[in-house]
Amino acid sequence: MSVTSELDDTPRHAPARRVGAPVNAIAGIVAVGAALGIGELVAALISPESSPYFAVGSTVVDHSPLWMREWAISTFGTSDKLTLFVVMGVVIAVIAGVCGVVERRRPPIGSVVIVVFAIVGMITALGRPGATATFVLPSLLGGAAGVVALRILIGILTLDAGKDESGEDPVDTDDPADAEDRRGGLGAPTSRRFVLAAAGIAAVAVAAGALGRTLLAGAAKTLADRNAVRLPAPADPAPPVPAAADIGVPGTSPFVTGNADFYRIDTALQVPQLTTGDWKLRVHGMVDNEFSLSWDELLRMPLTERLVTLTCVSNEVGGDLIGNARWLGVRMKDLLDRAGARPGANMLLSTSSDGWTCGTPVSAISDNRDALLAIGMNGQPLPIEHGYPVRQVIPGLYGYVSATKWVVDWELTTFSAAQAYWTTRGWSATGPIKIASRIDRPSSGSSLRAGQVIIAGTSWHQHTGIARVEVRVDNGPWAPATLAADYSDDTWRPWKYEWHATPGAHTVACRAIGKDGQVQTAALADPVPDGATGLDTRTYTVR
Ligand SMILES: Nc1nc2c(c(=O)[nH]1)N[C@H]1C(S)=C(S)[C@@H](COP(=O)(O)O)O[C@H]1N2
Ligand SMILES: [Mo]
Repeated sequence: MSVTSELDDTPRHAPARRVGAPVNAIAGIVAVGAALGIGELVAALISPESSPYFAVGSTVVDHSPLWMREWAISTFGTSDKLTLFVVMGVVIAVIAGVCGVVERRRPPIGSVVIVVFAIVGMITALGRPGATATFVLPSLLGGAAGVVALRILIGILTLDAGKDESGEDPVDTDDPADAEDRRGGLGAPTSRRFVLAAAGIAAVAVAAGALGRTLLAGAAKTLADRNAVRLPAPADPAPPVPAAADIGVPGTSPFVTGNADFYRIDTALQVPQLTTGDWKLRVHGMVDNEFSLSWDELLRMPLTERLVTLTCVSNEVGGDLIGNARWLGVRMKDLLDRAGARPGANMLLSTSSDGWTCGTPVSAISDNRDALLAIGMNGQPLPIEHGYPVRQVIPGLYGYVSATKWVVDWELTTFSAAQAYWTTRGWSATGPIKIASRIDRPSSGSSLRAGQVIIAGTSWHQHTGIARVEVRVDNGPWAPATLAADYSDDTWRPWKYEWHATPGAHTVACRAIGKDGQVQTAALADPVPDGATGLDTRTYTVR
């Protein structure tokens, strides 16, 4: 057989140069390379833990028997991890080559193999610590890129073989390899088109993978830094949370939101990577004493621990952009006192390491509420996406005017002199959280049995507190709900209501009444410019 491995263009009227399985295998390797490169890049935008390559490697490490780990460490020493990744690379390359060959012979089996590996990648990534649904994206998008690349490359090779057969390219009809070509076999001349496509895809794959790796290395450094943090005990601990702070109805939000379940809102496409060593807070502007604060200095200050319910101004009526956590931090007022704000300075303009800005009324810090420069969330250092290493938490104000994550700069200024990120985009300069309540269960549209039905949800009016929640069925009277224990004015308050449901279609609404007597309004308002209003209303069919 006149099989060579030359990859250059086939000159007209020259004996066709043939390549076989190796070119199909190269197509497979390039395609799988594209899948891995794109996967790493997407992972870098989500979390180092979501990298399919890393996730599979870590899962292998976590599940390998002790003797195997001991053996790997004693044989390869500190290069045991490198060895693992090299072995994985070789195994993947072999499988990728096979993918290319079978895709050519029996399409779309090669693509199917890539899809299967993508699914394994997704499942493995979902099993990593702190995994969220977004962890499937690297494998999903990487797998899609791999299948597309494989189809393109094998498509070109198949087309080349077809041309070969139709006589566009000279062929030696006596050559047994041609018969193989006509069967979609292994031997076919390699066109310039294939070489260009393969080289182009390989270049994109390498660039994406290298960029992803670089970003992931930064992220891994922050993760390691965070793992090394030991939070000091609070000088002023949070009052213990009684069991009765929960309403105890399945299907309702727990009183304390877990870190992994806490809503996340920010403008950061790439989560800022800031280590405690890199962190500094610069305090300047209308102050008597400008100063800079390091992480170590911050940790030497007395720490306060409080539960505070954070809410996003974009939360729709009945929405879930709200969470309640136990925060640990330094009182912002202590730092303000140290700086000595000049009279007239009514805005604290805070800036994050990625340049996002937030304007907070100085009065909301100096009025003795528990405004915290937080370093801990539910007993852990802040999760990186929730502002590691330092963020603000201020009871009673929507996040966009109070909760700066990755905060590195404080400027004392005035509302007439400065505007913050969202204020220049149509949102109100001040953002006190509006009183609200929500129905958590049963979910809208549920089909219910006649008889006793428990309606349950939560309510909030941060820094004022909830006095009552009322429920109304159809156009009936407002009836009082049963409230969970009153933990604090800065936290939400769950409630439940026992309804004697009768057959038919029913509408149920709830409303909160604050400790200041304010009644949640039924008037509808959009989130823009300063928070949604209206009543959370659900319809149920009762049989
Ligand atoms: N650096 C930075 N901090 C930010 C934001 C942001 O976009 N960038 N968004 C704010 C908004 S709008 C809200 S609601 C809260 C959400 O905090 P969380 O993601 O920890 O729930 O963060 C605030 N802090
Ligand atoms: Mo927000």
